[in-house]
Amino acid sequence: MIPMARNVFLAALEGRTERIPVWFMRQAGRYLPAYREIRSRKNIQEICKDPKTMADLSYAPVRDIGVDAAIIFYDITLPLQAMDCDVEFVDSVGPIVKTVRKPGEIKKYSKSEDKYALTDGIREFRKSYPGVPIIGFAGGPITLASYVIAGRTDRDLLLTRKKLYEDSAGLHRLLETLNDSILSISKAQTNAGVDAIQIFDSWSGSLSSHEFEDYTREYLKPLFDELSSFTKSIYFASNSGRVLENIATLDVDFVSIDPHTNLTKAYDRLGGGVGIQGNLDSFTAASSAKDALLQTRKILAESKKVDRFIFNLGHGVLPGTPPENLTKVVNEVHSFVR
Ligand code: 1CP
Repeated sequence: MIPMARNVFLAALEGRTERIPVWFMRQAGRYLPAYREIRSRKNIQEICKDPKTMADLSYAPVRDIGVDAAIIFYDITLPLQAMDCDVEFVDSVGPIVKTVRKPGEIKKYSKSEDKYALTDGIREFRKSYPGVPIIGFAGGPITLASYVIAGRTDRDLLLTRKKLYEDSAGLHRLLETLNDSILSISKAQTNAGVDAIQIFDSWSGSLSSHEFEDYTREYLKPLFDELSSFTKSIYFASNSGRVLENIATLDVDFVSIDPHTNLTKAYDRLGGGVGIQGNLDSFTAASSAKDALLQTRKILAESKKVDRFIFNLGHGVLPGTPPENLTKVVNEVHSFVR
């Protein structure tokens, strides 16, 4: 079945279609032959300065896997460069912030100082693939703060939480600057033509419930209030099941659910009414097409109780995932009618 046209995808986000839209977090990553081919010639920074390559790579999983929406090829850490942090990518490690600034030294994001082609990449995508939906994104405030503080991925936020107890006022100043920046980045992407914005708060699920209130919800609340005035929004946190009650108070269109949490129970804990995204286990998708399909059918059955639903993984596609496993999952979702 062919992917959804842009207007059908937008209608699906409002729950006005019988078909369920499907895309995968990190769908343009290392598991995809088209990505590996381009990466053999260019590094991530080079790709993200070249609008045509960004557009074509964003489109590759729509063409090769059959997903309904592209996500702009970019990285959550790249805007930190325009905030006075030097970001480098190291193979099999990830992004490294070379100059770790003190919280007060971070500048608010400025588009004119951004050397990457985020908005031009989106405009190029719109021009080359006009009928195809595209999702924009930014990191969440505590997740971006963790890269500034730790200088690299701090998956369990151990270094970031240490900072929280050593210098709470400094962390709040940093979060404020980052939140303003996330809003600017999201507005710029919306003006360039994205259909929705996902906030990747990848590591915020490692906070305790009280920490989440003070250092995450406090910032997400005004952020999503603003976002909802100009775009559709999706909130992703790995391990979101731990903090659903905190998330329930946000004005967000969709909440992404982790694979450890039952969809309908998550919907109830969120107070109902909100859209749900999720939640096939990435490891299952990487390991067994047969089991991925069995789990996909269970998730689709659970989603019947939810008004608005986007099928996705619980977190990103793992590097070793056979692309055909994902194609089978997409076909299963597409053959399901609500
Ligand atoms: O994969 C895609 O669809 C391409 C676009 C994309 C996205 C959506 C990239 C390019 N990065 C991201 C988001 C991103 N980056 C997140 C949020 C999603 C998540 O939680 O996985 C995070 C935390 C990052 C930071 C990051 N970038 C890491 C560390 C976290 C991790 O996954 O271990 C790493 C390793 C990267 C490198 C990166 N970013 C993108 C690519 C294609 C790559 C390199 C992969 C490779 O070729 O080695």
